[in-house]
Amino acid sequence: MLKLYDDPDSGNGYKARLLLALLGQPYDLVEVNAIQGETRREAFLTKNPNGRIPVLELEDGTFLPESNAILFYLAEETAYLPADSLGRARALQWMFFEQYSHEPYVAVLRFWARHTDKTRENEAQWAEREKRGYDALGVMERTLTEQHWLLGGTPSIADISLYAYTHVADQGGLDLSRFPALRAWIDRFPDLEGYVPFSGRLRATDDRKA
Ligand SMILES: N[C@@H](CCC(=O)N[C@@H](CS)C(=O)NCC(=O)O)C(=O)O
Repeated sequence: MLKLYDDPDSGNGYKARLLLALLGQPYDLVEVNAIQGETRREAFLTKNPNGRIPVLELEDGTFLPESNAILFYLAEETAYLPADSLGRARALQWMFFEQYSHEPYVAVLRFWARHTDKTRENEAQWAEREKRGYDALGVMERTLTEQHWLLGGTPSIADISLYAYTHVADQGGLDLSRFPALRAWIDRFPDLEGYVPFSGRLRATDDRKA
């Protein structure tokens, strides 16, 4: 049985949880509290020396970290990863975009909103991340104005990778009402067979700092 080491509040972890659910793939979930430093303990570093969830443990005991690598591995020979070279490269293109141009802004703003306070000293940093976050959402909007999914007519791991933090971008203060095609894309996900919602802790009931 596959095993997923994950924190329920992590969008990176949700990418893997969502694909596993869409594929109907059973797995054991091992909860790791990323905020309380559990990913930095020696026992966890043997699974991922980079000290972060998600990590997928394969049937033979091999550990695979990095959310997008996990998506790529799980999607092999399924409808969520194109079979042709260019289609696979396009999936990677969007997943590299997610890690370099999207997640550091859209996900980090959500993290800050939940775990830190905006002060006069860090105001400029928030504004810069908001600008970059909106830039990333704008890139997606341009593509999704032309087509229903990031690779064209069917959903793929590129969509799953970007959906995780985009659909909760408002939790980081980003206004999605500016992006009609993006919102229509978000609304398509719950109709996918096997879809599961992101079970991230809600701000009001969070046991950590709200
Ligand atoms: N590039 C990694 C990022 C993973 C990541 O940032 N994980 C966070 C939770 S979302 C984490 O484990 N943080 C704990 C820490 O850095 O100590 C991925 O896509 O999987």
